[in-house]
Amino acid sequence: MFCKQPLAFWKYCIHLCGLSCLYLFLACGKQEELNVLNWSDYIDETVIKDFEKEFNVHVNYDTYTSNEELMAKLQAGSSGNDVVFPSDYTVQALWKQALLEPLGDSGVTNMKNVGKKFKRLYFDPKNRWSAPYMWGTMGIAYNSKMITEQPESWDALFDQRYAGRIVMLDSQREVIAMALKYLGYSMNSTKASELEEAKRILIGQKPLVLAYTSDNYKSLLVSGEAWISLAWSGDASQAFSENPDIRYIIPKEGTNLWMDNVCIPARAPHKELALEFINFLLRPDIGSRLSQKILYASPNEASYTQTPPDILNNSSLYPPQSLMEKCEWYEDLGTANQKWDLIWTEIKG
Ligand code: SPD
Repeated sequence: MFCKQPLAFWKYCIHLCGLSCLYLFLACGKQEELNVLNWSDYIDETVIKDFEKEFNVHVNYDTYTSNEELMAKLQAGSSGNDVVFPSDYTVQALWKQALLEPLGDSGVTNMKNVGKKFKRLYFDPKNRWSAPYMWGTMGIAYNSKMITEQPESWDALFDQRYAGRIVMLDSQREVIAMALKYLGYSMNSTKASELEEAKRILIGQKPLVLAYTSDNYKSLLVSGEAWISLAWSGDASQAFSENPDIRYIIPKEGTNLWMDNVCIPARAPHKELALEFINFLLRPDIGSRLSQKILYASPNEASYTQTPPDILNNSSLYPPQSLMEKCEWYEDLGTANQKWDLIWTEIKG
């Protein structure tokens, strides 16, 4: 057809050329994207906006509510995520399963802003895979108007007087570990008899429980619908900022001390930009803004001069040494995770 109509042929070529130029223009002009997957209520949104502006990129931001949920997403493969925030034991499990990218020796230059005592921890002894983000404890948040006597033990979460007003985190690791600690065992137990006991008391507690939730418990406490909850330290402070009757305690039996970290999943599509983002989060000014907004304890010691003293002196966020000594870190349970999975299925079933 073109041989017979040379004009049509040239018109066709010009059309094709135009389309390719348009495509190239759009492709080059398109902003780079960064896919961030974080815990819910765990960022200052203006920090994301400032990063987008400074680097002329677009951040796709999504959330999760437990380490198990994050783990399952990354194990399923090709999540497309560039930055995730696993806790200590989950960092350990992820790198053992080759699900993380190394940060590289010169990758995270702002690691210098992190306090020495928060670096090189047991779950990543060379900080090869993770940079510290926020740390805290697990404890009991309660409404002091409804519960006038301050709870001292995990016992309070099993108290019949609070039936229908008790909230538990929706996380097998946190709930089963709490029951183990209450019974006087390690929060990392893999012993069948100890796990069986923990299961038994948690099934017994179930009729008293208003909800198992890790993101909604703050509003349940603030509204007064829930009186008492298994809680993370910073979430309890967020609830207190909305309702001054909320209190947070660490039970006498002890609890879990944890560190959430910033990591890059294996095969992340935008690794270079992910490193820029991690460095951005670790800047002193950003570290301080984050901690003021989400009210968690920051490992970014260089940020402390910019953080109001009432946050740094808040003993719910930065507990005294005497309480820290009662705390236990979680370990990756490896194959014993299956035993914990089964117990959780029975409790939730
Ligand atoms: N709303 C943000 C909660 C983040 C808590 N991470 C703590 C994990 C402890 N294992």
